[in-house]
Amino acid sequence: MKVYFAGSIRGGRSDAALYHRIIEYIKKTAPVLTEHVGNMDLQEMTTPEEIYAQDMAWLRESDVLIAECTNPSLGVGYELAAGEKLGKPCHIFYDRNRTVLSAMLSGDPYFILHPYEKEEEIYPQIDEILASLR
Ligand code: 6IA
Repeated sequence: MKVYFAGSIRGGRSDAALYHRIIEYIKKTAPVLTEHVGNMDLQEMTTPEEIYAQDMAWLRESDVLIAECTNPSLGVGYELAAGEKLGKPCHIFYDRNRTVLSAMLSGDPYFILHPYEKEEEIYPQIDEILASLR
């Protein structure tokens, strides 16, 4: 079972450490194809065309998309729409005290929403998601 984790990059890196912790947690159970999202010193190494092609290939290969959407990101929104089109289960986590989720996400019944108030609430929900795919 492979996980595609999505989190803001050009949308802003203020939650990068949180992405890193979530990715490390998921990795105890399942491989994460997009580990770079939690990498604290991201560097541009390829072209946008290569990034897009690689990310879409990973999304097709994945069994589930887990997105942290507190920090809005065009790329994450795109990935979620693509995940829906590919029929992948799409889980959206967001801190309900720090953001009001885009209506294009909260209004789409396909997406499984996980609003949280404390980071600790995220991990048991991830356990359930991963257990449901096994
Ligand atoms: O619009 P954003 O940049 O916030 O979109 C973030 C999302 O798009 C993430 O979930 C990633 O999967 C994907 N993404 C965006 N940029 C990259 C990237 N390099 N490499 C891999 N995936 C990406 C950008 C390099 C950086 C130094 C700007």
